Amino acid sequence: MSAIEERFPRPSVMGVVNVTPDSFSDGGVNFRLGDAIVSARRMVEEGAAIVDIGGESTRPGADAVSPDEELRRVVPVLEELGGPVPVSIDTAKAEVARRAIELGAELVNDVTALRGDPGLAEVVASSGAYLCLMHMQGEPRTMQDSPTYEDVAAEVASFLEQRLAFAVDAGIAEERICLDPGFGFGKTVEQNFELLGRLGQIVALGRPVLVGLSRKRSLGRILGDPNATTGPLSASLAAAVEAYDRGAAIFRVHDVREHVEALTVAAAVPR
Ligand code: 9MG
Repeated sequence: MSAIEERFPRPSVMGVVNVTPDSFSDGGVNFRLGDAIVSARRMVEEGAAIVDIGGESTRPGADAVSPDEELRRVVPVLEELGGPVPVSIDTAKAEVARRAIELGAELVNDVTALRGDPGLAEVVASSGAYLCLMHMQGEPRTMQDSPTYEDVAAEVASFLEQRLAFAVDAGIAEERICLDPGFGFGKTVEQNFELLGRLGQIVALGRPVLVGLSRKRSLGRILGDPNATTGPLSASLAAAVEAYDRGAAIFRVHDVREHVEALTVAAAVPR
């Protein structure tokens, strides 16, 4: 398998398929098997390089689900999609990742950066799957209670550097790893925008940077709704282009066609 930069040239789009009943960002539209399959296939037709399948909501306040329930949600989707649709698995659980990789998942998207399940590093290392390590302060149920940083960009960069070293020590090839600052994961609106503005500090770690800004609540809040739980497409596109301009490589999004178009235009501008 190739290094992650070759597999996902900048900019690459990752489509989001949440097989969950309780996701704010898509209202559970892909909880039924048929809907998830149709969405995943459409995303690839629209230009997604990969589709991220997740069976546990990570929205603020969400409760964890058991490995059995997570497997019950994602396995039928992975079985049905088979080879033609490139898939990643959004999980922190070794058991779920192992089964997903057996069913063809190329990348493990771990929002806990290998802190959630001590068995996950070995599953990724032995399979040769790609890995995304994401920053989160706290855990989804409580992470928005009072996120605190002295310097959000420096702290996120330092955390990701440490988790990258941990992953490499565990036998995962560095060339297979990308990093994600974790917009919305234990960060206020101001902290998210500060981090976006200083994304270059994460890019400087030397690994491809994946960003998930699509429909995030900070976008709705900056537009004036203090209680927003999502952000609109227009704001998602602006944020993605800003992230691209600062060096982001992979974009985790709900609206694939629109992001592919916006990023194609951004990439055509000489820098
Ligand atoms: C699962 N999930 C939800 N938001 C995400 C984000 O911003 N990045 C990554 N890697 N995964 C996310």
